[in-house]
Amino acid sequence: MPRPMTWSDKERRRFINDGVLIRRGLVHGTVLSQARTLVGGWLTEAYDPARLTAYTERSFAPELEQHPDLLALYQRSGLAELAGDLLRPARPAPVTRAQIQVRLPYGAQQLVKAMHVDGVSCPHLESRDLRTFTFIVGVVLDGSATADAGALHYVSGGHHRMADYFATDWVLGQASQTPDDIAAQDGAALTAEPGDVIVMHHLVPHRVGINTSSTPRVMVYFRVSHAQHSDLAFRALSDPWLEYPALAALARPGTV
Ligand SMILES: O=C(O)CCC(=O)C(=O)O
Repeated sequence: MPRPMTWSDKERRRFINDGVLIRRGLVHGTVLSQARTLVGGWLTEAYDPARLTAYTERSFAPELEQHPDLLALYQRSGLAELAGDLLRPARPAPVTRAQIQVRLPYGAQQLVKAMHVDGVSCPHLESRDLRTFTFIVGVVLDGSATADAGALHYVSGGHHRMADYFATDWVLGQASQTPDDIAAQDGAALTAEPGDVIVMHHLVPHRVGINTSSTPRVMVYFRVSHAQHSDLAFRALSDPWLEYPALAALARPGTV
């Protein structure tokens, strides 16, 4: 029986504790196969090795970021409904772009990404730029079968520590991306199959390492923002539930 496009109470509580939810096999059929064909074709025909660092810092296949076959992963799989359900009764801003991240098989000299939260003290941004959002959704298109195959690694529950860090020890414009105790962690690997989906709170620190397999690991990410994110962004760094009205009540001490 198809699963409902809402989160159960148990999943909501898990998101509050871990900052991460995983739905296995959510994307399937032609929505998945068309996206895999599109990105696979780009890797074969259009990938330019001279631009590897720029692709890794921002997005592979930047010319495809608004392609309907990629946006369909979010809009035609139930993910848009699940994203809206996490924020209700607030509403998400429309999602109009995909980010494609590939970890190429070892030997490609690809930049390794250390623990970070997106859009804060990014090496490729001005140090005072904040490019945050509310949560990220990642769809696995290929690879990730094992932890050393370029899997995303995340610190489960790390959003609590990062909120505390942003409230106390951090100033806008500093270079270091995470406190030392977070930077030192390996994180849990998202070992996954094509069509599996991860939903991760913006404050969950994550990293990616090398891919020792012979298969490119391909993820497509969608950044979801509360409709008023630009007004809330700074305070949301230290208040993880500011943008999630229903979860804020559930997260009060004594209720989870
Ligand atoms: O390659 C990945 O799965 C994650 C990339 C990442 O952390 C980022 O683009 O900020």
